Amino acid sequence: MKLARASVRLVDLRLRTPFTTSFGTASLLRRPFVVLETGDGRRGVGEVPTLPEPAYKPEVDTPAVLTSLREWLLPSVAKAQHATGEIADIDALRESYAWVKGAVFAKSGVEAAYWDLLAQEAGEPLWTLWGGERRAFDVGVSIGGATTDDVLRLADRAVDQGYRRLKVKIWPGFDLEPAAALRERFPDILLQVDANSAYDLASWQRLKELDGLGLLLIEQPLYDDDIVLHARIGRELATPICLDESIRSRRDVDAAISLWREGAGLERLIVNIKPPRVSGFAEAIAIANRCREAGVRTWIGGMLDSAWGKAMNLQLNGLPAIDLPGDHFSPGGAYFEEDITTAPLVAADGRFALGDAPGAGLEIDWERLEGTGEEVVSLDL
Ligand code: OSB
Ligand code: MG
Repeated sequence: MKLARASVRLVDLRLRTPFTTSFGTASLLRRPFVVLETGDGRRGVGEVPTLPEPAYKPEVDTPAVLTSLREWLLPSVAKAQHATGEIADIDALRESYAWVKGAVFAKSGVEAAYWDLLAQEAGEPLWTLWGGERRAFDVGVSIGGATTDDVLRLADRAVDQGYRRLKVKIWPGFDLEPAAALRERFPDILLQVDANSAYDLASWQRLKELDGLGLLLIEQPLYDDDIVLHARIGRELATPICLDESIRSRRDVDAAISLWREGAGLERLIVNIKPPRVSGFAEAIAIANRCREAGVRTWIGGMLDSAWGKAMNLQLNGLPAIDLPGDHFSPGGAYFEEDITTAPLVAADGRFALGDAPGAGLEIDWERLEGTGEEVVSLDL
């Protein structure tokens, strides 16, 4: 494919309900959207689901992502295209910026825009392009409440709408109480907790008290860059550990598989696959397949993405290798007061069904993207 232009627009997305995690409360997100244009005027879009600060992981904040895109990634794509006359495929795209260490979120936005172009060109939905076979699947919600009352109120809303899988944010001092309250109110629901690396080698012991609640998993209790210590505490918890922040690539997954195989057992390891955290969909698909081969369960995580980012992630759920419901919907319906697509994403009764429309399955609201989105990077290729 021959690319003519790359640009980045910044769009303000305001959450309808503030989202609280162990690292703080988010309400306004300033998000970069990468736009790749072909010579014949086709446009592909990739959201980079940044947060305001690098508190979840390094280089997930908007300033860092803009620097990577502007200074390193898009110039690398330009150089590769100049050398060969085109960017032939996803491998060539990834190869062009493979020399850049890290910058996984920024890379994922460029890759997503290219996948969008590929799907449009093929006239196919992304899920069939990716080898998907599941047309419908359960989806879940992630609850970031500041108090147990908040959590219960948000959970009630979600369950009223038909969701059968809940995840709740916890941290030291706010763990047993919200989890037990949810379990008491919803004895049969698929329930999981996410600590976003808030515990250390002393405080994690408290998580043993969650073992009696029948949780599906405990997500990322320890340090964001650790696998080894998670494997160690995994031997002492009955509840499976799910890795989120720790997994940046296939190699990290291989490391986890070998540690759990010799330790807690692979049925007690679960992997949250977030495409932006592993540099994009190509790596995400490779990880899903590797986990499936090893008998490690997976699901697709989210980053409070706009309907565009969520739609792409939902297409990835079409893969038969994905086992568990992901973080895709807000407890109250749409995440944002104003989104970036012409129609909302809808899950009836906690299930999502993929359609046959090409690409992500819905359309970018170009008036909103170009009208309110400030163009902060622009490059002729
Ligand atoms: O750890 O999964 C996480 C949101 C922002 C940052 C980190 C995480 C989250 C979520 C995802 O819990 C919520 C969603 O996108 O539906
Ligand atoms: Mg998480």
